[in-house]
Amino acid sequence: MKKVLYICMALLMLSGCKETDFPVPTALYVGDNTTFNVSANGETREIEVKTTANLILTADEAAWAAISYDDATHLLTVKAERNNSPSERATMVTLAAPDRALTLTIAQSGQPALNMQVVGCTTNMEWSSGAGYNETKSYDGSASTYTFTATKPASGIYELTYELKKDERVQLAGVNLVPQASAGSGTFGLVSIAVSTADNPTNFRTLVTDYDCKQVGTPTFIPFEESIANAHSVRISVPASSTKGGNNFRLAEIEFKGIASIESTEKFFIVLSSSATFTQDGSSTEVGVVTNSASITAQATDDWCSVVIDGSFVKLSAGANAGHMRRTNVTITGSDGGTATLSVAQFGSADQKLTAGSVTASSEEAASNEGGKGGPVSFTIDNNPDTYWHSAWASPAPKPHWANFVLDNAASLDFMRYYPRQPNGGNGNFGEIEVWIKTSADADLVKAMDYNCGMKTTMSEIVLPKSYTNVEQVKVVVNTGTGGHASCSELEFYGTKK
Ligand SMILES: [Ca+2]
Repeated sequence: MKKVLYICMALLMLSGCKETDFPVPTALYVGDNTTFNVSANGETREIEVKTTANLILTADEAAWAAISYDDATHLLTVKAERNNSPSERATMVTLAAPDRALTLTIAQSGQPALNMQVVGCTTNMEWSSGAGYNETKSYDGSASTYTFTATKPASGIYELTYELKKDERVQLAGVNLVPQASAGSGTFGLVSIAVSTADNPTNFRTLVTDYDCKQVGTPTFIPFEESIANAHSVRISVPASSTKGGNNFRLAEIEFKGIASIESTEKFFIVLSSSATFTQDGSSTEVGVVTNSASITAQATDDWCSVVIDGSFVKLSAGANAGHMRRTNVTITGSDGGTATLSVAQFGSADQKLTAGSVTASSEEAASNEGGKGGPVSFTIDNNPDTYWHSAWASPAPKPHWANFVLDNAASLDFMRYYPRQPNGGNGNFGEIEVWIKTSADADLVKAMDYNCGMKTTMSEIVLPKSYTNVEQVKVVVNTGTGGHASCSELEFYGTKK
């Protein structure tokens, strides 16, 4: 910088100019940041301008923001309406003095997006390979499964019509289309979207025409210009000629995004998560709050969890934890009523793996199964990721399957890790489970929690709702599992040892 200054001064001297020949610039300053954020729920924000001149205001014509400037008070006032979309938006403001101008950005975050559920889907496609690639694969919650058809419909247009679960609290605001990441043949290009409402479910109104998703392997969110109350069904139309290769259709997942309804006079207060978990090294997370309250506040019970409100989001963060798992609660309160409590936990570097000395199960396969790798429930505690428990194939005990572990040295139990069979999971991956615990103070097992492992192929970290002391037994009841079975490579228990 200094070098530049010297060169400038040298140039001034060479040209014979004196510094006083240049006009003294008007002071015009709002701070180091020229972007100002307003809440998704709308607010009036005043920005103080430090200036020595009368200013001329020019603002982009954004219907959602009324912007004015008062020369007497030097206050720029932004009155922002509620943003009824999950998408962010921004508008520009210019403040001009006679000799210079300052451009500011007024940015408004979108409403936290609510997921709307699909109850069914009809289509004009004939799927290849039977049910493995049918329409249900586009709304099973997994981006690793996908629809695929190898034939073109007679009309030349692939159509999928999804019926949404009725939810008067939510207005449909857009559609997120998730392609298969590899963007193989059939990845969609041009997408049109039509919506019907509950008062006339068969009458579809087109909201989006030929939105170009560009046949890429990354998701495309298509926002609607207006959000739709009482949405009944959504029809997606894709010309075959616009898909990759032109002869197939492939879709990994479709997500219907909504925002809290504003038609109702009732107050909404919806928190998008009921829990948060931090790593032992510290981390942060955001929890969206959908509300038609004017504002929200939030407070943690303990200082180690810091809480900041940013528009319609609660930002939680924690530093490193050298102890064992710690827990706190965060209470979120709407200015117009409503409260919600989040359970927050953080793993600690002092968390210890406990020892399960023995385990019994509702049924088990013989140890000779799958080359000695699959079978007995003792394989869940042998510290060998290659061996696994599998419920009995032939004449199994009545469902649900269960496994009951005896812990040897648990002064406290805070969380568990469930590892599905390796390498890629398979039959028996845990879905919905119940965890039952017996401490030395209990006569028998007591239900601690429900948890959904999602039948996924990767590890599930199951954080208990509280720290249990002197734990003697833990019983896992497997209510759903892939293929109706139960299997487990390892179940690990963490807390503090006696
Ligand atoms: Ca094992």
